[in-house]
Amino acid sequence: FDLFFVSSNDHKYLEARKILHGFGIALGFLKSDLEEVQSNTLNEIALRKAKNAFSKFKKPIIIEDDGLFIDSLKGFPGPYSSYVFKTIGNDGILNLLKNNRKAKFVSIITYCDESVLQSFDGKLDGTISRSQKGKGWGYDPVFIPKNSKKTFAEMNDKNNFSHRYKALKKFSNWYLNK
Ligand code: ITT
Ligand code: NA
Repeated sequence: FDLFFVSSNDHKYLEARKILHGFGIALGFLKSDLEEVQSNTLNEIALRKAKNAFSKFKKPIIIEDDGLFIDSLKGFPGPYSSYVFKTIGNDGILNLLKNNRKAKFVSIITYCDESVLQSFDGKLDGTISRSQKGKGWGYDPVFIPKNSKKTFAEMNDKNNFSHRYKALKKFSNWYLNK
């Protein structure tokens, strides 16, 4: 492979591989725990994850940092999405919400090699469901993208328009012309 995805999360890799395959880019996997750098912004976390990943593997890599931002919780869990999922999980999130259920998913993809460090973002608006629906990973059973009645977990075409798709589309336009 000319390009590797560095992550501890198989689901993220499998989706990214599928999406990039659609753009003609083959993506290898270097499964690795990139000590979760805590920071208030996804961008900062992504840059640090990318630098850590490159210094560890010395190969052209991309990493991804995601966040679920819930309006009525002032953007929580945002940069803490991974930790919050592992602790209170989807039931914990559902218990915190009342009528305003607006939320958005954000993905930052950061590329790093010996000379370049470059980030790309993708955002998708939606709402949080009243209960968990469908079988999926992470927040998929509670996230309903805009203009849909189904959660990500109930869909089979999530990868055609997700936050991850949008960030990877920007990345691939840049990468293929680099
Ligand atoms: P890394 O090793 O790549 O950091 P991670 O799982 O910790 O893996 P993030 O820090 O980007 O990844 O955490 C974002 C969390 O948000 C992730 O653990 C999921 O629980 C959730 N998430 C991100 N994208 C998602 C998606 O498309 N569907 C459902 N949940 C998602
Ligand atoms: Na993480």
